[in-house]
Amino acid sequence: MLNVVLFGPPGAGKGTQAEFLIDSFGLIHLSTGDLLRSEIAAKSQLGMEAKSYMDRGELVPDEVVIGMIKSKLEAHRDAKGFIFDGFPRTVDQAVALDKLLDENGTPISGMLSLEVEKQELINRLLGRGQISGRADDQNQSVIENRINVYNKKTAPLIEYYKKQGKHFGIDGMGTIEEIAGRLKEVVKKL
Ligand code: B4P
Repeated sequence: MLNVVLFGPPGAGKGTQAEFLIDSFGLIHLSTGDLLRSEIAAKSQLGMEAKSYMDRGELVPDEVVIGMIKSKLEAHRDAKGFIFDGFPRTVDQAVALDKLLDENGTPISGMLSLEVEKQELINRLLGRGQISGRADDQNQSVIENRINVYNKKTAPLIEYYKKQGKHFGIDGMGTIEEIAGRLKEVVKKL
């Protein structure tokens, strides 16, 4: 089984690149951002609670996202593997994911960390905000908060996966196709 964590700050290209990897390797795409946005669209209680955090650029509480991932893993027991996109985002989420995967005997194969300059992140997100209408992409101070939250709570995961010998840094600057090629080369060797 091939289990890939696609990692990086907001706007690094996780969602964009996940699409290429699913096609190339036949993996199931699990994006906590997409799962949360579909809960918001369905106006569920979980969605309404999540929205208040997302609109401010804060992380949704760990227990909410861990619960969502757990039920998705259970629903796809026969999968060839998974791409985790935007999850884990805290050390507690990473520990919970390792535990869930250990129960199935299918650990993380590698963590691919997209590296992108801050100004480029801001430009990409503001660009998407103009097209998609995503509330958290339309306001520069919310975007800056997301990047600060990333640096404080999510970036420590680089060390977490380095200690496990599973961290791969990938240059996330350039065209979407160039970056997809770099990722593919690494995933082939996992
Ligand atoms: P996500 O949906 O994960 O959103 P994101 O990290 O902000 O952006 P993403 O990574 O998907 O965007 P991409 O780079 O693909 O999270 C949204 C919110 O949900 C979080 O802020 C948080 O509140 C909550 N949440 C989600 N997961 C959570 C968790 N595990 N725990 C707690 N809370 C959680 O694309 C950005 C733009 O750049 C696109 O428009 C794309 O077209 C463009 N782009 C990509 N690559 C490019 C390139 N090479 N050149 C030019 N443009 C490019």
